[in-house]
This record gives sequence, structure tokens and C-alpha cells, in this order.
Amino acid sequence: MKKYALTYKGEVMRKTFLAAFFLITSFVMSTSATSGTMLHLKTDLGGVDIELFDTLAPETVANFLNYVNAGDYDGTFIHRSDPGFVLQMGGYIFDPAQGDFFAEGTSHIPEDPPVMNEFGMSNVRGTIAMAKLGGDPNSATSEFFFNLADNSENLDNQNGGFTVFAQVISGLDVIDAIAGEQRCSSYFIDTDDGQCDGIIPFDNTPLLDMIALPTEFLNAVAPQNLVKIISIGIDNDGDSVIDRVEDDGPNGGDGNSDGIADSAQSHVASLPDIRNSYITVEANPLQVLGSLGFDEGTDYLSQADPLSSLNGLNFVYGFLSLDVTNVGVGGNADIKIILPKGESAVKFFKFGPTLDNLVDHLYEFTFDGETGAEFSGNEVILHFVDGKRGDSDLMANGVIADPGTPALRAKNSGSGGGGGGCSLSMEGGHIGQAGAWWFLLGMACLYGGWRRYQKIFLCMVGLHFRDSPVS
Ligand SMILES: [Ca+2]
Ligand SMILES: [Ca+2]
Ligand SMILES: [Ca+2]
Ligand SMILES: [Ca+2]
Repeated sequence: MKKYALTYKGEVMRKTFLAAFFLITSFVMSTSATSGTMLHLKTDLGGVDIELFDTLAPETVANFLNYVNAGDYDGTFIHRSDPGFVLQMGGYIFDPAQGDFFAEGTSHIPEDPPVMNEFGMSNVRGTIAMAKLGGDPNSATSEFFFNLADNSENLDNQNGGFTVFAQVISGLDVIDAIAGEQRCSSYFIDTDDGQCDGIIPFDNTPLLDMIALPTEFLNAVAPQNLVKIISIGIDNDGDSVIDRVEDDGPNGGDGNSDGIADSAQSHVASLPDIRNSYITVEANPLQVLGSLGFDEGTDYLSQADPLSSLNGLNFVYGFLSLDVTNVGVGGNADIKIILPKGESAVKFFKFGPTLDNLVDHLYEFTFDGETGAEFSGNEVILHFVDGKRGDSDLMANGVIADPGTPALRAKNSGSGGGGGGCSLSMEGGHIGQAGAWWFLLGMACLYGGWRRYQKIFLCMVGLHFRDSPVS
């Protein structure tokens, strides 16, 4: 009952939006006066940097941080997209082990007691406010929404005003992109036929890559069809890695061993790779890191040309994404990547466009005297020049855009320091010979547990399909 009512908040808002004609009241957002707590929100479709209005909505911020710091939002999905109005989340989690998405599989996260309304800041585009029950100003618990447009005329004037407690600093394009995704009801010709109804109506839930007939989905909703909050947490140094994650890093949270906590350095970040082993990334002290994360990158590997270039390599770390700002137009950035002690890389691969091939592709980032990777012990130094090879925006604009999606390579699966990743070793490089594949698959099974085997298998399947003749 309550679960329904919480989503019903949104419906009340929408209906009131359509019907209401309130006096216009002017609100001015005093963004310049605030320097509140910074958060990083990581979603399946990208990251968003958020500033909290600690002093302007203290109870609401404290309530929100209780959920954030408990990890309650991690894994929840964005359940309501109303393009041109709001994008709402912070309520529901889907666990397929518990049942179907539209049945027992979906449940509301536990809620703390509601907070008193602290309306004051206006609901303009890019602000974040708490959702609440219709007709009850003091009913906000866990759900919140991004204002996609200037909703001040409506939302400042109903139900005591919706409490704005934060604003987007960067990544509003990510929020807009999520709001632009296909919603459950939009898959169907008749959009009001109950196809999206479960414990509550999920008509407005963004669903990715569903296969639908006019009246039903051919595939059940799986976690990868939802846009989820992967993580949200305090990130006061603004490098996109949650500070408590950095604090759990190597050397007591000082991965580059300079005596300063990495969580207080925007040019240094420590974060776990796909094995959950920490990697530290360090830029020049005047530069700022961002968009950091590791991805298994199986589909990048499948696009290697020639495939034999990956022979004998072991991609245990996954692909690292990052960007570097404050580089200066046409400037240099030397990025140090510190691997776990005792590990060493021998090659470095990147995935993205180059000036001579504008299509995203996998290429080895060899050092040519100006750009490329150099190796020393457990460190890799990546040399970038803004606008040159390795800078994926290919422009001299003061930003090394996504120089990552590089692959670190260990010498072999034995000395690379641990499981995971994707190992390839093909005698003679004759890809496509079924016997060799099954031999390798068998070796992979023998070598490691299911998780490693699964990754290797996926990688092999990807490579195999890529190389198979198309008829
Ligand atoms: Ca950080
Ligand atoms: Ca440090
Ligand atoms: Ca940092
Ligand atoms: Ca650039």
C-alpha cells in the first residue's frame, strides 16, 4: 500500500502540473553562496557530480546522507522518467532471485522516518528535490527526483513546495540521456493496457533493449534492462571516485605514497579493478581526474585487429576509463598508473578513435617518443598530448577526453597476479579452429574457477563470432 503511494507521489505531481494554475512566485537560487558536500552518482549510463545544500536544507541533506552512507541507494533503479519534467529514483530495487520484475522481484528499499519539509530553493532545471506523498508536505523519505526543466511554477507551489536540497554540477547530459530512454509504456501501441503493471505501475520506468509485441514483452525484464544507480557517495575531491572507496585503498588510502590521503587529492584516485584489486591513478598536481571506472571490456577485445595481436596477453585489470582536465590547450598529461605490488604490465591497449581511423578501435598505445605507454616495475606511465594520439576527443581543447578504456596487460596468466580478466593464447594464431578453441576452453576450465572461466569463455565467444564468416 505504502509502496504504491510513494510512486503515486509522482502521479499527483504530474496531475497537479497539468491542472494547476498557481501564481508565479520568483525564487532565486543562491548557488554562488554554497559550497556544500559533493557527491558522485554513478549510473549505468554515466556519472553525475552533485552538490548538496547542507546549510539551506540541513534536515533533508542529513536524511539523504543517511541513505547514501548506508549504501541503500546502490543497486536501485530509476523508476520514473517524465521527459521535460522529472527523473525520479531512490525507491526500488529489483532482485530477479525473488521473482519477476513486475511481481515479487521488485520491492521498495527500507525507509527511515519522514523528514520535515524544508522548501526554500526553487525547483529549476538541474536541481534535485525530495519526492513525497500527495497532500502531505512532511512525508519525504528516500525517493528523490531531478528537475529536467524549470518546474518552479508548479512544484514550488504545491504540497508546501518540494524541498530542493542539491544541484547538478556536471553530468546533466547523463540525466537527460536517461530521461530520453524508452519507457515501459512506450514499447506498446496501446500504452494503457496494464503491460507495465506490477506491485505498482511502472509505465514510466526506462527500460533498455526490450523486445516487445504490441501487447507483451517477448523477453522478461532483466537487471541489464534497467538503468540503475551503481553507486552514490561523498566525493569531496571531485575525481568521481567515492572518497570512502579511496580511503579503503592501498597504503592506508594513500596509493601514490605522497603522505596525503588520495580522497583529498583530485589528481590522484585509487579504485578497484574488475578483480577488486586496487589501482592508483595519478596526474599532474594541477590537473583533475574524472570519469574513472573499470569495465570488463569484452567487446573491445573482440575488435582487436588482427586478433593475433592479443596472443599470450592477460587482461586481468579490465579497461580503465578516465578523463583529465586542466591540461591546457594542446598541453601534456603524463598519467601514472600504479598496479598492485609485484605486478607488471608489458603492453597497453586503448579503445577509441585515432586521427587516422575515426572509428572506435582497439590499438596498442606504444610509446613513440611523444605519446604512448612506458613501463617501470609496477608502474605504467601514459604520455598524452591534448589533441594527439590517445586523446579520444582528438581535439586540442584542454581536456584529455577518455584516454582510457586502455587494457593493462600482464606477462601471462600466472604472473599477472590473480584471476579474472580475459586470457588469450593461440598456437599459430589460427583462430576459428574448433579444436583449438575447445582445447583452450578446457584449459581455462582447468585453470580457474567458474568466474574466470566465464569471462574467458565470453571473450572467446566474442572473438570467435567476430572472426566467423558471415553468409
Ligand atoms: Ca574522490
Ligand atoms: Ca596520496
Ligand atoms: Ca582522489
Ligand atoms: Ca582533447
